[in-house]
Amino acid sequence: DDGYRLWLKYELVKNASLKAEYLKYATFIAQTAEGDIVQSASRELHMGLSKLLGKSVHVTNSFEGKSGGIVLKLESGPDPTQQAEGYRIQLAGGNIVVSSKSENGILYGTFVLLRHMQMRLPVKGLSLASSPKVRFRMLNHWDNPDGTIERGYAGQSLWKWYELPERVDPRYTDYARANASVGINGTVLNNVNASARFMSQEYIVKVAAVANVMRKYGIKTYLSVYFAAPKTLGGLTTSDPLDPQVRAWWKEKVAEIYKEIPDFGGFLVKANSEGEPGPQDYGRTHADGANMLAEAFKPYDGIVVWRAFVYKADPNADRFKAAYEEFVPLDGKFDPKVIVQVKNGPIDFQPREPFSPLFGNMPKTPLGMEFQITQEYLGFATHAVYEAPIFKECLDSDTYVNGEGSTVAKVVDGSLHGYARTLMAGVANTGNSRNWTGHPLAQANWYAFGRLSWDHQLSSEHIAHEWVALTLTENQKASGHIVKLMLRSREIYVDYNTPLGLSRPWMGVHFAPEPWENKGSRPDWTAIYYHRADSVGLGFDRTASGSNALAQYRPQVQQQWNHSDQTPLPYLLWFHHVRWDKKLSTGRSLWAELCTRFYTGADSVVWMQQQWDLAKGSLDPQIYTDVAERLKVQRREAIWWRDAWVLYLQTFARQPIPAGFEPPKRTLEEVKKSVNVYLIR
Ligand code: BDP
Repeated sequence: DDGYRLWLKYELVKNASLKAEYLKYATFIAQTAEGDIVQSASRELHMGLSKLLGKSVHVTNSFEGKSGGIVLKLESGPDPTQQAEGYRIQLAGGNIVVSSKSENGILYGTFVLLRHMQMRLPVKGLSLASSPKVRFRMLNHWDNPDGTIERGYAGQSLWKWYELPERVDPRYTDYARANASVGINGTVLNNVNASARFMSQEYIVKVAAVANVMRKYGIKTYLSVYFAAPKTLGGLTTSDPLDPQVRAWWKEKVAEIYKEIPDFGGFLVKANSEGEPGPQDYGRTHADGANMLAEAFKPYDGIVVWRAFVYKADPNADRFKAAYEEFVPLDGKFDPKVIVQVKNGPIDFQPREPFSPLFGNMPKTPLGMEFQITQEYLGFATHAVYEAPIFKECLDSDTYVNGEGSTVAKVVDGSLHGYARTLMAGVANTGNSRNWTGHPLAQANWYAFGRLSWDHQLSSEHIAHEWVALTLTENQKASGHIVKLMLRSREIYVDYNTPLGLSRPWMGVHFAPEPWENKGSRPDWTAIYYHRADSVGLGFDRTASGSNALAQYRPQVQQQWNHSDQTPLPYLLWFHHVRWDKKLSTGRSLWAELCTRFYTGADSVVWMQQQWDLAKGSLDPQIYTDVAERLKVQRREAIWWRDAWVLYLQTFARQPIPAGFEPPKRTLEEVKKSVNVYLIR
């Protein structure tokens, strides 16, 4: 098994009685509605059933008086319990009926029915219904026109710009199927550090060819835009958003796009962030920039997704506070077509971050969630880190903005502030690796993102069980071991990588440990800026005695994190500079606790290896070996991380490694040298 089929394997049902039960409903597929998306649904069903049951099921468009089939039906009439994209799966008249008010809903229901059979669940009593909690569920590709992927670890880009539009890689269809199967309905094809090239007629035609594939699976296509395109591509003298010529340029550009792509989704914009151009270059605000683009979309359905990932170069500032400071004053100033997309945490996709204080603090502006699926800070494609717990931790955090229970999820799904346009985006981890994601277990992160963007109330465990059953094994015992491994993987990674609320011990390559790195061109582009180790202690004081970033949260949240004695250990060093000898709630000093985490974290990779091996007999040999080998690398690198941190921190703490832990076999200088090898160009 090369992993190409992802979670859509549709392996033959071997259990005879179950197969007989499924076959009872496999005498026909009735596609009673027209349209490309319904067509995709019936094609998927036909293909799925032929693999699951070994039978080619006849497709018809009417089923009058017949029973024993599966009916795909477009519902008419108002049904307040269901959103347009919701679906219903029921038994009626001896058939399984998959229905929805929309074609998309029929497609989603079809995938759910197939999943039901892939999970070997009974048809008896079948009755399922679900509606998405978030409207725009999309992937963000950080793919460049030259085929490279920023922070991508699974090969080159899926989009072959040089051969488009004439050649349309069949893989685009499989990509669309996989997304639709988990409810994703949008995709931004190019990097947020965008090339203006995508606004050229040459590229719009190429994008249109991809959009033609996506459309059949209910997926809208979006583009990231380069804010200075009017200048660089359009030949204007300015890209000032208040300049009439600039406004006209964007209007024409958007019109040009809609001519080729009538259901175009919209723009994603990274502006005045990390050197990208933006409205502030002309003394304008983020709202001026976003609203100018929104105006160009007025005649169409499209939206403008404007990112809040900004942090100015200010040597005295706390980067944690930057996005809030720039965006909160703009609340209420954005056009209704704009959604502001906010990363889950205030810094940048760290293995653990507190939730971004923007959530809840812009009640008049729809805020979308940006998660990172690709493992930029999570060990690339060699470390197994199941991300659903990271996503859930943020979504379940309570902002307290409207009292207890004002979770981030309720901000994002619009229920707290009544946003009509809601969004959840995931930075994709896909590439042209045969198995799509490099690490076979990283497929689960793509899957989990999709499932949570549909329903953020699903548990990490539920999603892991589903994914393992669909992708790896039907064997319950084996799947139990793998799910255990997945559920603990994030904490294990945090333990050897950034325990107790440490963050960002890297610079250029976000992989090799460099907690000593101190040479960036600005303070917040060094590693020492984030951990603040000194002879007294470790951690970033963000209370009133420090940067006071905590003041950006509601008092109830401040209370959780304000006092170092009460701050839960996972967040301790995010908010406090703690003395090396301070006794923590575990009974150990900070130094001893850090060492304990680094050592047990690295050793727990051995436990992960054991769990994986316990499942061996039930796994495909190719997938087993691939993961087993990656776990070996992970083990080696976890020790490398541990050694780098403890040896480096020891130079400040000036204490021995606690008894019971074998001191590193190398010196700090040796670790630094080994890291430098990774940085040689
Ligand atoms: C950081 C990445 C950088 C991205 C940036 C962003 O290191 O490559 O361009 O975020 O999100 O995580 O814009």
